[in-house]
Amino acid sequence: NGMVQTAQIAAQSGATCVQLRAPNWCTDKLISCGNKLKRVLAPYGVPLIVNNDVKAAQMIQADGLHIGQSDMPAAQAREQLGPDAIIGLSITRRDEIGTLDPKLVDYAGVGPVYTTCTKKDAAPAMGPQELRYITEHLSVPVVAIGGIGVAQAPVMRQAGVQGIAVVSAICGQRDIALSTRMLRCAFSQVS
Ligand code: TZP
Repeated sequence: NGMVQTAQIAAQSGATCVQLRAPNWCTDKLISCGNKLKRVLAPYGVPLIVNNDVKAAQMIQADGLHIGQSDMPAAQAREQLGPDAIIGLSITRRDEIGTLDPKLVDYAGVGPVYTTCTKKDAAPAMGPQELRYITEHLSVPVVAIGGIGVAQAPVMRQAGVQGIAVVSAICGQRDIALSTRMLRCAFSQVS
């Protein structure tokens, strides 16, 4: 499966948001892939968020931008993208809670919750209890990330997060549709 086809099948199968994240790609490559992603996601009403590259986000007319702690400041991203853009900020530990201004940022990506091989320079895994603490102290919706699969999804729901973000649990699977449906089901399950 290519990236665009994977995203399309995921959107069709219950994914509610797609982020284009390719830290080593140049802006032109992000734009050409992003345009294809936008086209396949549109029929499902699934928003496309671009990681870190505000120029690519603008050119693609993406729905939003995700920034990390050492990326462009949220104020600058908001200024360039306007009031309707979805802007997300990564939070990797509790002392970063104060860096999120809810007047500028729409959601927090909190993690890695568990150890992950997908992001080589990831911060240490925080575990579900720390995730809960951080979630309770943020005033924006939280998306948990890092090492999350079907087995972890119910724990994430119980930690109080609004969503889960995954790479391996969808992109690394043989059956993209089934994996997406199982994740959604596992996250929605109340226990
Ligand atoms: N940021 C924190 S962990 C991570 C990112 C981008 C990678 C998550 O990938 P996986 O495969 O779902 O652990």
